[in-house]
Amino acid sequence: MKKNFKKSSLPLTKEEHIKNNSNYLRGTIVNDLKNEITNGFSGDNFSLIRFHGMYQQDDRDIRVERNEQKLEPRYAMMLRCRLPGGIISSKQWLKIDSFATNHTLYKTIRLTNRQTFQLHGILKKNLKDIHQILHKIGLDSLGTANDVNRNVLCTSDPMESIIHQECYEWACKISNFLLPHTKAYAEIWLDQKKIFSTDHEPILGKTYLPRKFKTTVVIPPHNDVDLYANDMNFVAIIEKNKIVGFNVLIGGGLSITHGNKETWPFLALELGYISVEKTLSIAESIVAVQRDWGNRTNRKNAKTRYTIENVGLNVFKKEVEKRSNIVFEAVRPYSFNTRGDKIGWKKDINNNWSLTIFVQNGRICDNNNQFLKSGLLKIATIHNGNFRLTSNQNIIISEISNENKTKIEKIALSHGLIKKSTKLRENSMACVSFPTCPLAMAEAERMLPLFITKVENIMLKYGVEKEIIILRISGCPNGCGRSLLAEIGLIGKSIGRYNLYIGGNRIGSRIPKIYKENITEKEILVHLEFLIKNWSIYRKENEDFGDFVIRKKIVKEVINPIHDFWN
Ligand code: SRM
Ligand code: SF4
Repeated sequence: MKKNFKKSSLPLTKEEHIKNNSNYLRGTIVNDLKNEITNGFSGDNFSLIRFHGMYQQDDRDIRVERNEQKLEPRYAMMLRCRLPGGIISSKQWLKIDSFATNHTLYKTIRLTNRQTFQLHGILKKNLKDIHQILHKIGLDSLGTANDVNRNVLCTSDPMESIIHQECYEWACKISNFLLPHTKAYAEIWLDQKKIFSTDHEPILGKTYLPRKFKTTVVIPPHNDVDLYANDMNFVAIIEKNKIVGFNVLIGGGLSITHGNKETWPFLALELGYISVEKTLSIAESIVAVQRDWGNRTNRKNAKTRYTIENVGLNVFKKEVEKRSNIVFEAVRPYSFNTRGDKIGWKKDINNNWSLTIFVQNGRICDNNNQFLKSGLLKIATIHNGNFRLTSNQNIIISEISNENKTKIEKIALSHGLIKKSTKLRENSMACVSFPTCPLAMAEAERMLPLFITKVENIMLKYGVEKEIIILRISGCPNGCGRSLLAEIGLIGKSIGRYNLYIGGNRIGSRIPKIYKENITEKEILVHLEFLIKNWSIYRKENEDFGDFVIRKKIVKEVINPIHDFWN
């Protein structure tokens, strides 16, 4: 049934007032920077710094201890860089590595599953420095958090083909086009002169978007960006080795609230096809409709998927067409058949080499058996090309000349960057969770490596150790580890306890269903052993784990998540 947009009469959320009163995201951040009594930001600024790409956090491992000592929590900021399509040069990497080593509490770089990196543990007094360093090397952290269009993803490795390069260029164009226009970032962090009078947000509006907004540009058949989890997606249609247009899909998103049936994960839906020159107009109109129609009275129902549920896909589409003056054509044929990254060496279009390195959970650090951080640092000092971050928390060293290949391979081998791993491990993912994430309910990143070893042992026992199962862990139902697009997904409930979801598919176009609730790691492993054993015996030839548990009706298939996810 067609439902028209109706403005809610409920009161606006606190966040809406913060944005409205922020003077285009300035708030009183400058004053807080001068306050040396606390390491944190106060009042509205706590939220406003997110628009500038930073989150205030505290180390949760020592929260209780500091509280007992009557000390302020160990406040420090996490900064998320803007890196559309994930490209960072070796020169830029050297500067980032140096800052991480010398000026952060954790001394690591964390690759995220949205093709960028985060630096955790930056003290307030060092924030301006990192912004100025970023600026000097041509980077920034604007619009990587809060209610704006986030880091734009694209199918990794632009050097794989001319089409990949075009796809990367579109990711950059869309990212720049949808950036906030406010000069607050430049004034506060780069000490540029105040120019309030020019403030104007032609696309995002004075109160920005109702909620975060996520975009991808993807080349089928490889769904490495997990497009179905995103608000706005451009699926490239290729003719004669050129992108001629895009199928546009909208409304994906994965977060839920435990037990709240008014929240549900959702896969992006098709709007239609547009030719390539219409891309920015369509992007602008989709963002504008979500800006005007998105729910600003309840942040849990504010993302595009809820707007679509509220008015219906067709009404949303018609409004986009009206505002852009563009009519969608019928969707052109496309399909996806793979996900993840291909680890190892590959030749590129210019006969150079690229090396994709598997980074467990995206954490760039040195430990006893792998020296990722120092290895990448060494490579960056001799490598003239780029690093490319993937949507699966991995890194590609790209454009390696034939002359440099042996040198880089030697460093990679001696630092443990090239290692044999199972397909299960290479395709696994966990969100950050403890100790930095304030929303974490259970371990994720720190739990995953050993947990994978235990599942590997089960797979070995039943002779399926060479197979892929997409297994992901998120420390809470926000689902940052994209567990709700996994064949086996864990979602934290409380310390040591998880909900176990099964039945997603290999290509990321099916949401898994809850199998067991609130269970411990030990219990999860017992259930997984039962399931994997059965899969190894009763599966059809080449049948994936996720498809098997659906065919055998071990869980019900989630077809329409709004109805099927909870029931
Ligand atoms: Fe996320 C909030 C980490 C991808 C859904 N996410 C957070 C915060 C910032 C916690 C907070 O609000 O204080 C986490 C910081 C932890 C830390 O210490 O670093 C956090 N999210 C991450 C990252 C680093 C996970 C990772 O291990 O790679 C990813 C950063 C991406 C980036 O570079 O921009 C990350 N987050 C995702 C994804 C996956 C994706 O985008 O493909 C999702 C699910 C998809 C979706 O949006 O539906 C996701 N994060 C959330 C949510 C739920 C949003 C919602 O719709 O309700 C929150 C909480 C919120 O926004 O209120 C959240
Ligand atoms: Fe934090 Fe939850 Fe996201 Fe994990 S899923 S990073 S615990 S918000």
